[in-house]
Amino acid sequence: MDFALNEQQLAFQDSARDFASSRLAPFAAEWDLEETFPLATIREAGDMGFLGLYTPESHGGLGLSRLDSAIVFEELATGCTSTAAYLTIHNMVSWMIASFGSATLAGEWVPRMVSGEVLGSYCLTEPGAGSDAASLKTRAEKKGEVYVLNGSKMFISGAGSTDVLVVMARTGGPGPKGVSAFVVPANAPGVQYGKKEKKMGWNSQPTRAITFDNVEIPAGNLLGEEGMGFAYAMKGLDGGRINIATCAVGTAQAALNAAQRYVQERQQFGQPLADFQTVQFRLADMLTELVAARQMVRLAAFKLDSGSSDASAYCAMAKRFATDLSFNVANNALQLFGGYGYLKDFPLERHVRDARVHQILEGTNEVMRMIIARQLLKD
Ligand code: FAD
Ligand code: 2MC
Repeated sequence: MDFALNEQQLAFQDSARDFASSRLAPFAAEWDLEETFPLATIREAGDMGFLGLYTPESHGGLGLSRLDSAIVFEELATGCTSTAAYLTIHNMVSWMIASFGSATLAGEWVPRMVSGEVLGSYCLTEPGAGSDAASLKTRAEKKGEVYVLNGSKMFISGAGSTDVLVVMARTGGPGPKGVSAFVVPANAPGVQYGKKEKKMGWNSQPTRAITFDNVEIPAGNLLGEEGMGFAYAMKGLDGGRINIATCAVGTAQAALNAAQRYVQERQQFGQPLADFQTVQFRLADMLTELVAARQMVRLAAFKLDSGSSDASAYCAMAKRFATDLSFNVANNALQLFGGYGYLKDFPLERHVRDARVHQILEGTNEVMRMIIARQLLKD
């Protein structure tokens, strides 16, 4: 067992760190304030390979392992949590189309997704089906050579600015076995977008509801087989949860870095804050828990890479642990900045707002506990 990163991993980490510090961090506050989806920068990320990190090489991706991808995503998140998180969703969508779509369907979309020419959204959640995703109601009726989609999705990241949607819809009876997954061009007639949601964080990416009103798509846009869509959606989310956990770790690292510098500069009671032992202990706990979270994320990624039967539970553990930790670290870092932490002149309040949603999306942390407990009680 070797805990050191190899040369290739260090090289990926360096290039992601450079991109984060030069192309993301300087603009993150402005994108947050102006609610800008930075399309030009996202396309630059494509030039770096960051839009198809674990997409197979046969489809133009880098074909990296989940572990290597996690190293990259973590660095990107230190620059801009929200933009890095969108990149992870795009990667998940591109991987799903490459993995479960026919050669023709994958050939049509995936290389363009990897280059950044087209961007993707993942559409599972509905107004009435959030945690209980298998109760979704959007229907896809097969009529000859087409499927006709009707229904609505809620909280779709990137929606309105993306080009391709992976949509989970019901082709059969109730429950998970009745769900199929489809590739839907985002501008297909009958696809309608709701208003851009006003959010607490994740402001550099739009979030919208989508309605499907008699949307016709070719039968060949079905991913894999009918009735397998829920399993494909969950497989996508296993990796997605590692990705969100890495964004959480990256955000925590950025917050800790800022706090570490600040407490050495800021003087009160005639000495730097860093000289107070309570401050030191707080920093020590932040770092200890951050390292634990990072190692758990990498272990989960390793389990997914090696096809371990308990990989899903480890992905859930990593997501639950890293996102809770990240929120606490960001909040503690804000506290160390005192009143300045509450001002938008400093990045701490943004880190807290961005970190918060990771405890909710890609499965709430209560759902993560459900997945972990099911595995535990099955063993
Ligand atoms: P609910 O399921 O209604 O849950 C409400 C509360 O009840 C939660 O605390 C939950 O944990 C708890 N709860 C529910 N069931 C149980 C239970 N059995 N035991 C204990 N507690 C329970 N979805 C997509 O498909 N694609 C996206 O791109 C996407 N992006 C998002 C972006 C943002 C900014 C947000 C906020 C959400 C996004 N989502 C997306 C949706 C997200 O995945 C859901 O919000 C999440 O899964 C929870 O669903 P819900 O909001 O309906 O909450
Ligand atoms: N990999 C492969 N198959 C899986 C799987 C996984 N990780 N998880 C479940 N399945 C299969 C499972 O094996 C079963 O099939 P079978 O009966 O053949 O064995 C089928 O799917 C149904 O699974 P469950 O019986 O576990 O389904 P249930 O409805 O009880 O619960 C639950 C599933 C709660 C885990 C799931 O609904 C869930 O993850 N809910 C949270 C929803 C969510 O994460 N939404 C995120 C939206 S995306 C987002 O937020 C973004 C920001 C992009």
